[in-house]
Amino acid sequence: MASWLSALARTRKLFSDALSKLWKGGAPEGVTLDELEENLVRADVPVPLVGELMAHLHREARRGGPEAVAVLRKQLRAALGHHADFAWASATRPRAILIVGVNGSGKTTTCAKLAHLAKHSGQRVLLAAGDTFRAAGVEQLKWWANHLKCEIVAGATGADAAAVAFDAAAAAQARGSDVLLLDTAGRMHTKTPLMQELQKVATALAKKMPGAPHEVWLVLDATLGQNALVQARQFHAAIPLTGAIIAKVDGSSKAGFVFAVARELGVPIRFIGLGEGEDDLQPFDAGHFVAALLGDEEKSAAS
Ligand SMILES: Nc1nc2c(ncn2[C@@H]2O[C@H](COP(=O)(O)OP(=O)(O)OP(=O)(O)O)[C@@H](O)[C@H]2O)c(=O)[nH]1
Ligand SMILES: [Mg+2]
Repeated sequence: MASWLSALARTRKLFSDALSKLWKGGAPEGVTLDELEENLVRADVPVPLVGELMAHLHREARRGGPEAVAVLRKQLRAALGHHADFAWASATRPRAILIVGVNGSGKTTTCAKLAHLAKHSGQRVLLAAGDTFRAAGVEQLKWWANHLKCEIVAGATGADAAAVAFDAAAAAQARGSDVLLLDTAGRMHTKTPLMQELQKVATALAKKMPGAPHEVWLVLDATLGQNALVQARQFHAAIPLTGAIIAKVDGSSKAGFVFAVARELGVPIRFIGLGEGEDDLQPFDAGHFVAALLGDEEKSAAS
């Protein structure tokens, strides 16, 4: 299982190189904040937030305030806001969770990791391979289902994605599943017909299962940094999201974009992908995230 500290190493390098040169308390002699400012921008922390952080750090430096890291920790933590843990147990059964995102963002792998988490929370999970574009996508999820010993239903390649969703909802009801995790094909956020297809998938689920989809989670690729935010807005406009999942944080030096997601998208960040294994998806924890960015050994090691 990857730790937050190791997964965030690449982004942290940008933070800590500059941070190590800042004041540690007492008189802020020889303080250089410019390098930190530049590195925060390179780590894809949104520019308005960098501006706020810098104004704060300059103020604290002038008045000989607390250690720079302490100032930053408090500000970064506040900038992320609150992200309540997702409760798997629910009176609604089955609960349909739709996983959406652009091509290659990490949807199928994330579905598998979510199935693993849900199973460990005592849920009976049904995976549904709704990527009807690519046979390989279905095979990939089948491999995971076999590996995780999880039930799966799959649509035929070329089938109508909405029909597959309807059948998956029926199967979840018939089998008494607690959670239905529906993987979808990757789609470009700029392609209107593909985005409309998502709405049809949602409608088909609701036809069989009133109130479904109960959750719509967007998987974002952290290696894209803030470019992913444009996608997020478009997906949110096409189908109301109830959460975001940040995948591939371990391969990214731009994890600062998570602050933009937290501030601008208006939905909770539910989970974070810290590696490729089934154990490498964890509930998003703002405290752990900031601790790992700043290299706080104890807090991030506790995860
Ligand atoms: N390092 C790392 N790799 C990840 C993570 N999540 C997914 N991946 C990898 O990213 C690649 C793409 O993942 P998929 O799950 O196939 O992505 P997808 O969104 O389903 O792709 P399409 O169905 O083609 O749109 C795979 O090689 C995954 O192993 C993560 O958190 N960390
Ligand atoms: Mg896929």
